[in-house]
Amino acid sequence: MVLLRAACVALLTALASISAHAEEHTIVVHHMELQMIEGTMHVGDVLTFDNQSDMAHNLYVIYADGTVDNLDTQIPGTQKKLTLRQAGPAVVKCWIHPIIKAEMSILPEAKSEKP
Ligand SMILES: [Cu+2]
Repeated sequence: MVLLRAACVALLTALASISAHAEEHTIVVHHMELQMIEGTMHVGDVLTFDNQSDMAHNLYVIYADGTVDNLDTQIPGTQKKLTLRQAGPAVVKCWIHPIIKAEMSILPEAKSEKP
């Protein structure tokens, strides 16, 4: 488990150096709710959903144009990643638990920071 975590960190570090401006946001999934989605989201940012509840979830994101990115079944204690691919309002929901719902607003891809 520790080795796996170390590998993940190494992978994330590698990814971060490739896409310099993409940010990563971690969202904890509790028993029947998502942690509040905070901060500014941009296209290209990576959301990590951390399932700390005691049940499986199947989260998905609905973008402004109605298209869906499905994260598939996520068992307790696991993480799933999603790269945001469309600007505009979006909703995160769970196929298994319709009560789970979180809205967010995604901005266009972040350009180079001004010095
Ligand atoms: Cu669920």
